[in-house]
Amino acid sequence: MPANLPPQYYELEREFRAEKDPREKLRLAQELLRTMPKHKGTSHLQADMKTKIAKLRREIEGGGSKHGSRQATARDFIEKEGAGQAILIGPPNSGKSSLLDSLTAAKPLVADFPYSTREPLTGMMMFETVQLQLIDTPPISSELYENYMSGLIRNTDIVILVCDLEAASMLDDIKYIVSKLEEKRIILQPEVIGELEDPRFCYKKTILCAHKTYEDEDGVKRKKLSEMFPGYPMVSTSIIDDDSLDAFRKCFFDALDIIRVYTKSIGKEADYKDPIIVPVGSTIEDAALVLHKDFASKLKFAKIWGQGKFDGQRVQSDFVLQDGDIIEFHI
Ligand SMILES: Nc1nc2c(ncn2[C@@H]2O[C@H](COP(=O)(O)OP(=O)(O)O)[C@@H](O)[C@H]2O)c(=O)[nH]1
Ligand SMILES: [Mg+2]
Repeated sequence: MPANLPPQYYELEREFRAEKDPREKLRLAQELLRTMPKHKGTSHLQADMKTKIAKLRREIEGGGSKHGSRQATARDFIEKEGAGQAILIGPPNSGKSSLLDSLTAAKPLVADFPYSTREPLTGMMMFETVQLQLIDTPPISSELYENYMSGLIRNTDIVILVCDLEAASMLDDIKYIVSKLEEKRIILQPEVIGELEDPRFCYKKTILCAHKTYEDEDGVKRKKLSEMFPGYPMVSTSIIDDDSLDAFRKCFFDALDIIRVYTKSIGKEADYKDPIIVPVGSTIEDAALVLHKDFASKLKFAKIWGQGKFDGQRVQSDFVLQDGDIIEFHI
């Protein structure tokens, strides 16, 4: 039976054969398997690709490469903590480490010289009642692109592109980063577009962080940025302006498209310490499922407190929740 492979498969395969970095090779192999039509004619190809994937995994995990892939492997994935993860990327000296320093308890090196950050570093940031994770990274420029950056970006929820309003070359620096990532098949986007996405690329929702905002008093640079990136969420920040840092926290949270709902026991106060985190559009049933599978099936009804509702309004399991709602489950 003929394999009937789509043209994009051959394109990917060429890349796969030329690629030397085992991490990137593994990603391409996984893409190839995903792109391959699943029928009898491709069963040998599928098996062959699965063997290649297993071999590459062993190579990466065993650190067998003489090109130092072991170190890269350890750094190209950071396990998520909290309600969401974002990666700070940007040109040298744009203020990525200063943001991590100001927003979290992490203690990165902040320096007035470029290339001061050598390794990714994480910190936890509080947004009202939830913890969010930030990753600080080495810069991306024509002089430096750490290969593990692609893995870190692919694995994260949100990209925060730190644009240095003080730098004369700001727009060119940012353009360079966008095209460098495109070369790595990572597309920065204002929104996740789901099914319309081309499987050969990885799309990442991106926030523009217009940093060192006091260096752009007339707002000209910010205007240029929003013209270059129409529709992207943008937040203006300065490490000496706490309100701007609060706006940053909110912008990150909003970009995650999640909501926080709180539970209360009958006759008790709501528990604000440990919100249930669910995607925007989730229902009472979805929230109950986060607590326990049985809980959702036993649910008779719920009472709800929140914006635009009567206090203690009785609702059914398909009721769509909003951020900040308080639920009293009745089983
Ligand atoms: N004017 C101004 N300078 C800042 C701000 N944030 C950071 N900087 C300065 O920018 C330089 C680079 O900061 P750093 O955080 O190390 O940048 P990174 O290389 O992107 O991590 C340092 O001299 C910081 O003091 C800000 O909000 N306003
Ligand atoms: Mg830094």
